Formats: sequence, C-alpha cells, structure tokens
Amino acid sequence: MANVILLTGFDAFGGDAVNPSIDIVRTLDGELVAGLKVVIEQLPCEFASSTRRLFDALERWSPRLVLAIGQAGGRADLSFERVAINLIDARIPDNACAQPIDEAVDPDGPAAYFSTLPLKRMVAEVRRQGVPASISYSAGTFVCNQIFYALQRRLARYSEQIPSGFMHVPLLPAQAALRAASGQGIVASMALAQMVLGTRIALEAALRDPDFDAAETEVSEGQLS
Ligand code: PCA
Repeated sequence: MANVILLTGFDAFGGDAVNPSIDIVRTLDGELVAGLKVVIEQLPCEFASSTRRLFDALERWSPRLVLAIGQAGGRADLSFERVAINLIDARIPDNACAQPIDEAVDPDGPAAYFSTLPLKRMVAEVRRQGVPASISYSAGTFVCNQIFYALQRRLARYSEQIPSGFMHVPLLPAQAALRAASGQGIVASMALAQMVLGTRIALEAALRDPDFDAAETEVSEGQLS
C-alpha cells in the first residue's frame, strides 16, 4: 500500500455547469493530510464508464484510504453515507444519456455494503470544528450509489481492510442562486471553503489512531516531520 489518500469527484451532470465534489478534490490534490498525500481521480457521471475509472485509480495508487465524493442537491450538510445498495434506478439520464431502471449494480453481489470509515468519529469532529455534517442512510440509486457500492465490493475482497466510503455534499451557493433565479425555489448550499475544511477534518479524524489520544498523536506527527 502506498502512503496516499485517494479522493474522487464527479463531472458536472443534470444540467449543472459545475460539481462541488470535483472542486473539493482538486483543492485538496497534493496536500498532506495526517502525513498521507492526497491523490485524486475525476469520474465521469456515467454508469458505463465510471466504475472502470475508479478501479484503474485503485490499481494505480493502492491507497491507504478512499473517500468518493458526489453532489446531492438539496442536502444541507456534509453527508457521510453509511450504506451502498445493490440497485440502480436512475431518476435522470447520466452524461451518456443512459437511464437504467431497476437494475443491480452487480447481479452477483449482496444487497448492500456498509462504509468502512469511522463515520461517527468523523462527523463528531467535523461538527466540533464548526462545519455541519451528518450520517446519511441513503446514497440514492444514481451513479454515486453505484460507485460507492462498487468501491466497497472491490475493497471487501482484499484481506487488508482499507477504510473507504462516500460523502455527499450540498450545492455551491452559485448553483443554489441559479436554481432560485429560474424559479426552482430555495435550495440549501455551502461555500466551497467550508466543504474543503470539513473534508480535511473528516480525513484527519478517520486516520487518527483511536488507541492514541489527540495530544500524543500530534507530538508523534511533529517528531516525524
Ligand atoms: N452526484 C450524483 C452522481 C454524480 C454526483 O456528483 C449522485 O448523487 O448519484
């Protein structure tokens, strides 16, 4: 395993010109978080090609932790997904105009996989540092859920457990403003800087060894650098 964290974000989709998930991961690209370098992959918002791209990135990097990120319009906080389900039921067409209905992500797979990230610790720490966050129990049935399911299924096959999971994020304020201007009503949003801060805090919390208290961890990290 390499000393890297893999973050993935998605292309814009569904008529939006931007997607906060890819903006977040681009901002964090190359940063050191808890001593590990962040590497990123941009995924197409397409059922057919996104999983291959994710698997190629996993092969290329052999990361120590994986967090896939996607936009969820209407969510008001950083939503850490607990469960990926073996179901695709597309509400809208993807970027390749495919709209599969009532299909399995993997016909041979189990009904669901859980996140292997320490979600409660992550959410508590993100909130403590002033960024709204929660655990979500549905990643939907679109491309994000497919990627989350494929990620968890792939990594569950390795003997060494790599913490991995999915986070949905709100719209950016500019996206919410556009929706309001076109009569779609008031939608929750969050500034990019807040989302980046929350993501960094969550990753640090996930990588903190629970057997050490925070103070001890900080000292040992300082000694290493
Ligand atoms: N959100 C979509 C797919 C890509 C994205 O950013 C979803 O929630 O499925």
